[in-house]
Amino acid sequence: MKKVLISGFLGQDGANMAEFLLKNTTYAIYGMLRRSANPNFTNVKSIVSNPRVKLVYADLTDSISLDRLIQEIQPDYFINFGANSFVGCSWDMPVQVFETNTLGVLYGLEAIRKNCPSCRYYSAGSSEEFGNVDYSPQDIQHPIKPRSPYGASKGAARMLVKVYRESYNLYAVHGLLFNHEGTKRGEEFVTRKITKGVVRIAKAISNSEKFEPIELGNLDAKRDWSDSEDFVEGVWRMLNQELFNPEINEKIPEVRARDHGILLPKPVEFYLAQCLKEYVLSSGETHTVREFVERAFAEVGIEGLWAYPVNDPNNPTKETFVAAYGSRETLVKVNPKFYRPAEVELLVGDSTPIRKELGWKPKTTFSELVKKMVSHDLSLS
Ligand code: F7E
Repeated sequence: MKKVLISGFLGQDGANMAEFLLKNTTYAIYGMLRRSANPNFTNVKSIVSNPRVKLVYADLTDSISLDRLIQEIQPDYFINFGANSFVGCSWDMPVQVFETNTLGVLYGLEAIRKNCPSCRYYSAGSSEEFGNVDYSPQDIQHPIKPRSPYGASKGAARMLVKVYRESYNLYAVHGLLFNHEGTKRGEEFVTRKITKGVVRIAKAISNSEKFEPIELGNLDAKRDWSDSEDFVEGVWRMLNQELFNPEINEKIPEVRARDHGILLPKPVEFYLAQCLKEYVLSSGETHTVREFVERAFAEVGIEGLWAYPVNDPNNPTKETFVAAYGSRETLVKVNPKFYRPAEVELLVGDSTPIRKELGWKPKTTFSELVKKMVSHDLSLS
């Protein structure tokens, strides 16, 4: 049975990938966990007792632990979803962000190179690498211009993956993923913060109770939001390119023919690594945080208006979202605490290559995503 090691197993993408693989393959899943006093198993509660799932301990920042794990398991795939993925806190702990997001990738690549060179490696890249964008939509050629320690850590990881792929012919790819959300999203990210807040406010209004508004930062930031459940399928396709793209199989003999002077035949993976491509995953649409707020409130039947309070000494100029009817209560207000030292204002991705070459496309639209997240949060309350 093939073995897939997933780091970041308890996070949104790790849990969704494990669910996808349980449904669509017969492979064994090794969910990598860091030691923590209070691990949160919410995202994996429906799969953790599946006999094909095994929990293993290591830490991306501990190269010895990764080395040992890869040596012991001899995985066919190592999908590295482990990261400090919250852009907002990357200014507060930049070293930890680089240790996890960049050195963690280096340690993983080294462990594979030394102990299991046929293991396929996925590195979770990000549209945050594009940062202060030169053009739209952003494609794989867009330069790396990060605006945060997080974006820089992912850009550096991308370079390491390239160097290891080219130097050692590892099947190692770094996908450029635009924002992806869903019912397993952490509450510090803006989408889940909004859907949780909307449900809290809707409940309070229906019980005629007082409530605090949702406090947000930059309402004008534009993001290309998709469903993480769609993206894990795209990641899997990037990790199995020869199964989805016949052109790769045609290229392999060409590459092999260039390998003259080398006496021993090499496994197909060696040549495959030289034919791989990296891809952008995105919806191709962009929406503001403001639009996300409007759609989420619309899902619970609350219509709002954007307004500027005149007589609020604590919030003299900042915009608010107020209920359009009845009490006109404030639903959302801006708190500068949530502004970032440098913002990525606009992101929209061009995922045409993976759609054409690997046959991937996202299934969930922006409004379906908002609906799904709000309905899920309603079901929890
Ligand atoms: O912010 C603005 C904020 O934290 C989105 C990660 O998965 O996607 C994600 O990074 C936007 C930003 O995600 C609040 O300033 C306004 O412009 O949900 P977010 P992100 O920073 O785009 C990329 C692709 C990744 O790779 C990352 O790992 O929303 N915003 N008000 C706010 N953001 C937050 N978190 N909280 C607010 O109150």
